Parts: sequence; C-alpha cells; structure tokens
Amino acid sequence: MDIRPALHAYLDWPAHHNPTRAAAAAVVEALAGAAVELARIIAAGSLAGIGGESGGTNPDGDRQKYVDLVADRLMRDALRTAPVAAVLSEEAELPETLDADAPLCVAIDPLDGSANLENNISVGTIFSIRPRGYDIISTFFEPGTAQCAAGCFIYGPQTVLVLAFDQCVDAFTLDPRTNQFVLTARDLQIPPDTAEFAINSSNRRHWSGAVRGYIDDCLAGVNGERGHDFNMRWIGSLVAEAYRILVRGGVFLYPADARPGYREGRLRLLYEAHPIALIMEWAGGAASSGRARILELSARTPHQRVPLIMGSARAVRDVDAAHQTVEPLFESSDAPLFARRGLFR
Ligand code: FBP
Repeated sequence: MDIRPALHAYLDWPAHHNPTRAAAAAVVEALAGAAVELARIIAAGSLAGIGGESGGTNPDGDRQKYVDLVADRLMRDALRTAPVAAVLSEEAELPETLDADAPLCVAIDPLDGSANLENNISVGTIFSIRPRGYDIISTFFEPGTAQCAAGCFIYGPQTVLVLAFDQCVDAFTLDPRTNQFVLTARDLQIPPDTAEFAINSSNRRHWSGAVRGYIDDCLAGVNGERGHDFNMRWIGSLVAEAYRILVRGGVFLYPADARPGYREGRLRLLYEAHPIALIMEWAGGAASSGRARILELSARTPHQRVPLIMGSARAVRDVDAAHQTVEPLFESSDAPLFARRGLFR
C-alpha cells in the first residue's frame, strides 16, 4: 500500500495550531495548482503554441517569452485565491497589492531560466513567503530571515516541488495520473563536504581574486589546498543546480564579477537567493554572498541582485574564507553592494 501523503494531507495536518502556518499552507497549495497547469504547458513545448518572444522586457531588461507571461499570470491568479497581501514577481516592476488585510507577502520568479526551454532543460518556479508587516511594501525589504516558508517547482523529467516548511525540507513529485504532488523525499540533508562545484567558468577572467583562488584550488585537485579531486557541473538553471545539491551535495557559485551589470552578481535577492538560501539552510547547507549570510541581507530595491554561493556548508565556509583573505577586486567600485556602507561592510 502506498502511504506517501499527498501535498494537501501533508499541509493540512496541524494547520489549525498556527494561523501563519495555515496561511502559508494555503499559498503553497494555490501555487501547486498553478504549477500543475504550467508543467502541462511546458511538457507540451512548442505544441502549446506559446514559444517565442513576447516582444516585451522584464524590469531587469531581459526579453520576455510568452511562456514567462503565461507563468506570471498563472501564479498571480493562484495567489489571488490565497491569503496574500502583495506579490512581487520577476515580471513586474513593483509589488502588486492583492488583499491588503491578508497575512502574507509572496515574492516569486514564475519561470526561472526560461531560456533553457529551447534546449529541453529543467526550469522552475521559485517562491518566498513572509508574514506581512505593518507596512505591506516594506515587508519585502526585511532580511531573508523573515521568510516563514519557501520553495521551488522544478519542471524537468519529473515535476518536483521542493518545499522548506516547518523548518524542514521535503520533496514532492507530481503524479501525472492524479495531478497531485506526493511526498517522495522527507527531510533532505545536504552533506557538509563535497567534491563537486558548479560555476560558469567562461567568466573566469572577470572574477575576483577570491573566487579565482577558490576555483583554482578545486581544479588543482589532490595537489591543491582542498587535497582532493573535484568534479564540475554547470546546468545554467538555478532550480536544477539547487536540486542536485540537495540530492548529492555540491557547491554552486554565481559570484559578482567585473562585467558591466554583474558587480552585484546575476541572481535576484528576493525571489531567487532568499528562498533558495532558506531551502539550503533548512536542509543543513549554507548560502552566502561571500561576505554575508544571504538570509541576513535585505533588498534595497525590488529586483536587487546579489552574489550567491550555496550548498555544502564546509564548501560555502571555504569560499567565505577566501573572500576574507583576498582583497576585493571591486574595492574602488561605486556599486552600492561594495561601497563603504553597502550591504557587505
Ligand atoms: P533568469 O532569471 O534571467 O531566467 O535567469 C536565471 C538563470 O537562468 C539561473 O537559473 C542560472 O543560474 C543563471 O541564470 C545562469 O546564468 P548564465 O547564463 O550567466 O550562466
């Protein structure tokens, strides 16, 4: 007999003890409903008739695909049915107020890495849930420790929900026969040590000395400071990288680099780094900018970027240590993140 609970049963059980938890459960369920529909559309690929670019750009200037807009609409519509005061989406300039009296705020990347779809590579929806503060908009500018739950849907060979909830990280697989997410891995734990790193090394010449030093040591293998050989992976899809790390450990780096527009890294703090950092930490791993714990950072703008190093705790600690011993490459930069009163000083 299959005794693995479906998402609804998993979320339902102690809901009445804690109103914030019950509200967060309702948000997760609403998003899961939208994810079922989005998974169906993604699986149909060009047959779904939403390939190609919409002609618009998102607030970061990335060209939007039709499927980005479809994902945004699906997730927003779902959140309207849940106790959500405001939603901040990657696809819109500013947060949208839904029900000002509702207890939660949600930041969401409706379809992360949509460029990967052309190559049939896994993509995802990433979400971050936090209790609404007195002022709705300022809620989004609280540090990542304010999150009460977070997760990501991965649309790949299987559609999987990774959920950080009740201080625990569990994984659910979408059963296409019932359209239900079913618990398939409980209490994921990231091994503290790893022999696998992930970085886009085509940017090596733009990296800081700290990142270059760390990766050079990994590449030196048994002859380097780490004392063992490393394997390398780079999928170019944040949710897929995070899931691999949850399953078998590893360290992922998307650092700041010297390219124009990358002085604060590439990934967005509110709907990429914060939720993924919560997942990492609750699974026993770590997430850092190299200079600070991601969960202690607050955004100054809705679409703020941040360097992200995440994964096995000791590897993240080693990257942090490299940042402490090597002078920052961007010392003279006027980028706020590195300025004297920036986030990291
Ligand atoms: P978008 O948010 O712009 O869709 O892209 C994010 C992302 O695809 C991440 O998932 C991935 O980690 C990163 O970009 C890859 O970046 P690059 O192409 O610079 O290696």
